[in-house]
Amino acid sequence: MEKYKTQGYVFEIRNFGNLMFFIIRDQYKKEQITFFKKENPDLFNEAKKITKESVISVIGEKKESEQAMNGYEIIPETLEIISLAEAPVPLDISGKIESNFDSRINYRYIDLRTPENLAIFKVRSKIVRATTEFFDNNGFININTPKIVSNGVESGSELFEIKYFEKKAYLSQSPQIYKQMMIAGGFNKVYEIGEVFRAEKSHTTRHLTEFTGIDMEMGYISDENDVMDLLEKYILYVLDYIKENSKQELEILKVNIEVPEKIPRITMAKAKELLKEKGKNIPENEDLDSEAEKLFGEIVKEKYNSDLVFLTEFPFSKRPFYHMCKDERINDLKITKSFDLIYKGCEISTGAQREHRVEILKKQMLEKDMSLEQMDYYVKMLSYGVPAHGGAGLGLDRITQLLLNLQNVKEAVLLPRDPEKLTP
Ligand code: AMO
Repeated sequence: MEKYKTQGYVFEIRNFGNLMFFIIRDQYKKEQITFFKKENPDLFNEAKKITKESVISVIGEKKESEQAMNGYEIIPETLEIISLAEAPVPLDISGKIESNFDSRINYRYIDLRTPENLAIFKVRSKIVRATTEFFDNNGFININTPKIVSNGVESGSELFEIKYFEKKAYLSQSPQIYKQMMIAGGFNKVYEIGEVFRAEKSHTTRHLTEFTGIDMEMGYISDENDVMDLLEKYILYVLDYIKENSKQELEILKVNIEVPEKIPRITMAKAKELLKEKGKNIPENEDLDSEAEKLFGEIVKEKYNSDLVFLTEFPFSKRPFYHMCKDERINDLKITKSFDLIYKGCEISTGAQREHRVEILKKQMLEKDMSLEQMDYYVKMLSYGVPAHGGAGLGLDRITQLLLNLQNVKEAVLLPRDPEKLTP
């Protein structure tokens, strides 16, 4: 009979004196190995040395067994200890004892061995796949732009400064300039999946100092609704894709994905009215705080049966200089052609039509007290012909977190970075 070879981590050890069961596992399977003292005393004694989470390799006979979890057990003839794990292992990964998140991250290489974590990162990987598939199929070019930069555009305070030989440089806080530059470069549509750095001392369940951004930009648009149309198609594609292609993982994580038929678009003014009805007052020129965003998500779910909503018409005072403004003012406020996409009460995307008319752009920079000289490169880039364009940035980590109902965005990141965490 052909011998069966298998390898894996020793997940469970049950020693009955003259009989010993090991459960071993790898990413794909769990199997039972049965050692008999009487039949093979040398092998049995060797197996007794093995600690939990060691990696072993056995060759033996694969035998049908009604008691074994997948209907068979392996009776080993040879045993090789590939790596003997120190005991005790600092984390319990059987799910019986909960470890605090900080120790989990410190020993992430052990923490990741649980089926739940494996499922999270399999889903995250599929989201990336759905993203590239969607943008590629819709005529976008996948680009890579520099992460070592000389300037930021989102707001000066959020930049990490680095030493670049004799010069000062920064870690990129958004590919904003570059994605617009590619539109100025004659590409119709571009997207990028890449690291984004934010020097924000935020200690929340949705902020990281390093996150993975999904950025897109498209030319020849009529207004911001074209960008929202595309983004709506994209996010619904991702939800459908995961629902269809990650069934097993969703079952492990006990997640049910609801895909709305349409994503409502609600203006900031209307959102504030709806919030007021629920007792939450937001001053006219203010943005929604995270509490209001959460409540707004609940209101939309109740009224429109959708976990997703576009919040539109933000005042210019709350948006970056490069957002295009509408001609007419609302309640005396200058309103931008911008939006946020909110999923389960948390922002997952910001986007807008960009101001490509340099004279108006310069005025907007001055309104934000920016130095025209310092931003000269940005204005120049739009000075030699550029189509009307717009785009959006999304956070892959937040999409994964919210889709899988994870408490903290860090659970959706292999090795998260926050203001304190710099290792491993
Ligand atoms: P914004 O700053 O809103 O927009 O970022 C876009 C999206 O990135 C995610 N995100 C974060 N995720 C984790 N931790 C953070 N600290 C963090 N900050 C942002 C969110 C957010 O919606 N240039 C614009 C985009 C554009 O207009 O195209 C920008 O960067 O999901």
